[in-house]
Amino acid sequence: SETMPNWLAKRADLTPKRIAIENEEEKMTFKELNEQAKIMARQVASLDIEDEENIALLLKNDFPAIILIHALAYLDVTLVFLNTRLSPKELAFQVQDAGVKRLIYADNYEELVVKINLACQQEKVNLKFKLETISIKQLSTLKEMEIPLQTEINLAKIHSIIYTSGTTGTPKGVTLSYGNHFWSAVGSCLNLGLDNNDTWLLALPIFHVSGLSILMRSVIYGIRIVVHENFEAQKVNQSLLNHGVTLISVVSIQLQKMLDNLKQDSYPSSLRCVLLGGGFVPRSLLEESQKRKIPVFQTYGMTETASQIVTLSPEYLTSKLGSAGKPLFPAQLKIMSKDQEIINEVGEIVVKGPSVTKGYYHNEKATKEAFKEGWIYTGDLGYVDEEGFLYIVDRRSDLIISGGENIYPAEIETVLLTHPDVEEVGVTGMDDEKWGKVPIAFIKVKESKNRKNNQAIIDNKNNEDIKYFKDTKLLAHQLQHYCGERLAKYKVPTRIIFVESLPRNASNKLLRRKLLEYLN
Ligand code: S0N
Ligand code: AMP
Ligand code: MG
Ligand code: MG
Ligand code: MG
Repeated sequence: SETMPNWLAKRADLTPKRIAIENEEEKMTFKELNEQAKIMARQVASLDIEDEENIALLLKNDFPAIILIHALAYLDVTLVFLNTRLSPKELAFQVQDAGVKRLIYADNYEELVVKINLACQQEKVNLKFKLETISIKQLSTLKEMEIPLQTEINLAKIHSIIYTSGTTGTPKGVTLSYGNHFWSAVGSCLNLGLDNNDTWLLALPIFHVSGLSILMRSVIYGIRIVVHENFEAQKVNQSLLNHGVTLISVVSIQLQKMLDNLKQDSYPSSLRCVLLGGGFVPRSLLEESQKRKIPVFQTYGMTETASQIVTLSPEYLTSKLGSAGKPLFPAQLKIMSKDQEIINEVGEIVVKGPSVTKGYYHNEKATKEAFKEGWIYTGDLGYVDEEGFLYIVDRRSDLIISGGENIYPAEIETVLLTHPDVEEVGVTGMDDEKWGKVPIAFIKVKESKNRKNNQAIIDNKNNEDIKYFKDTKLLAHQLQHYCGERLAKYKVPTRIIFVESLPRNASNKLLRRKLLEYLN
C-alpha cells in the first residue's frame, strides 16, 4: 500500500529552523520537535508495547502532549484520544471498547486516572487487560530503548480513534487513517491557500479533530502553531493582536467571547482566516463579524471527516454569508431525501472523500448504517442552493451541541431510566444564550413515587396537561446529581421538568420535538 516519509521527519529535513510550536514561555523548531519526538518514541517503546497496540491518551494542549502525539507516529500504534471532560464511567467504556491496555496522561489528570481505573472495576467492565497507566512526566524519565523507528507512514494505517456519541447513546470510535488526515490537510490548503509565514492558533482541545487537525496541518505545511492550553478570550485576542497569527479555528461560543472582549473594532489584516464550525453558527455572529471586517470562514465537518469537508471560499465570504460553502477539492456532497438527491430543499447531508473515515472501530453495524456506496450519511440536515453552496439547518432533534460538545438525548435518557424513581424520560435541547443549546429532561415519575407524594398540582398557567409535584425540587436536584456521577458535566440536564406523560406517536415513539411545547 501507499507510503510516505514520516511527516515530522520530513518536515524537520525540509525546514528544520522554522518554528513549529510556540506558547507564552517557549518556542521549538521543527528540528527540535523532531528530536524530542524521537526520544519520547524510544521511551514509549521501552514500555513493552505490542504491535498495533491502541494507546489511550488523556492530554491537555501543551508541548509534552504535542511531542507525544508525534512520537507515537514513529511507533506501530494507534492513538485513542480521550475527551477530558467526560466522566470516569464514560471514559472507562471507551477504554474498554477500544481494547486499550495502556493509558498515557498529562500530569494533572492523575486523579481522573485513578477514577477511571476504579470505574473499570466497579462497572465490572470486561477489560481484556489490566489498564496500565503512566504520566508523561514519568514517561520522560524512562531509559530510551534502542529500536528502529518507523520512518515511513502507511497511508491506510489507522492513526487515531476518536469517540463520538451516537443517536443510540452508545459512543462509537471513529477510525482515522494517516491518509484521512493527509487529505484533510490538503483539502484545507487548496481552499485557504498556504503561506510559509502562516501561523495557526490552537485553542481547541487536541483530543477533538478540530484541534488535532491543526497539528497535522502544521507538520504537513511547515507552519507555526501558537498553543493555548485553555481557551481564554482575552489571551486569544492578545495573541491575535500581537503574535502574527494568520489562522485560527473556533466554535461559535469562542468567537462570540473573543468579539465581546476585543477592545478595538477588528484584528490586524494579517489574520486572514477565522475558521468557524463544530456546531450551529448564529447569523448574528456572522453579521457582527462582517461588520467588524473579521474574515470568518464558516466550515462544516465532523470527526468522521477528519475535520472540515465543506468550507466557504475566500471570494464568497460576503455574497454567501450564512453558507458553509462547497465541498473541499477532494470531497463531494449531496443532499438526500427518500433515496433521492435534491437541491434547494432540506434533506440529509451526505459526503464522500479521502478524508472520510473507513468506519467505526470494531462496530460493523454502525459502519453499515452510516455508509452507502462509499458515501457517509451524516444525520445532519441542510440544503444546497442552485450554485451548490451548502446551508446547514439546525433541525435535528436528536443532537444537542453545547459549546461545540455533542450530546445525544439517548445518552442522558439511558442514565435517567436506571434511576428508581423514573418511569419515562425524554431529553431535548433548549436554546441557550451562552452555550447555544443545553439539554433539558422531561420526566414521568414512577407510580409508587406518585402515590407517595400524591399532591400533584396542576400548573395551568399555559398548559393544563402538565402536573408538577410538590417535592419536585428535591427530586430534580437528586436526578441532576445522579447524572453528574455518570456523565460529563455538560450533559447534566440544566432543567428537569416533571410531566404526566410524554408525547408519543401511534407506534409509541417519543416525539422529542414536541417536548419543547410543554414549556410554552
Ligand atoms: C467552548 C470551550 C472552550 C469552553 O471551555 P472553557 O471556557 O475553557 O470552560 P472551562 O473553564 O473548562 O469550564 C468552565 C465551566 O464551563 C463548563 N463547560 C465547558 N465547556 C462546556 C460546554 N461545551 N458545554 C457546557 N458547559 C461547558 C464546565 O463544565 C465548567 O462548568 P463549572 O464552572 O460549572 O464547573 C470548550 O467547551 C471547548 O473547547 N469547546 C469546543 C470543543 C470542540 O473542539 N468542538 C468541535 C468538535 N468537532 C470537531 O472536531 C469537528 C469540526 C472541526 O474540526 C472544526 C471545528 C471548529 C473549527 C474548525 C474545525 C475544522 O474543521 O478544522
Ligand atoms: P463532531 O463529530 O463531534 O465533530 O460533531 C460534528 C457535528 O457538528 C456535525 O455532525 C454537525 O452536526 C455539527 N456541525 C459542524 N459544523 C457545523 C456548521 N457549520 N453548522 C452547524 N452544525 C455544524
Ligand atoms: Mg459526531
Ligand atoms: Mg476556562
Ligand atoms: Mg461536536
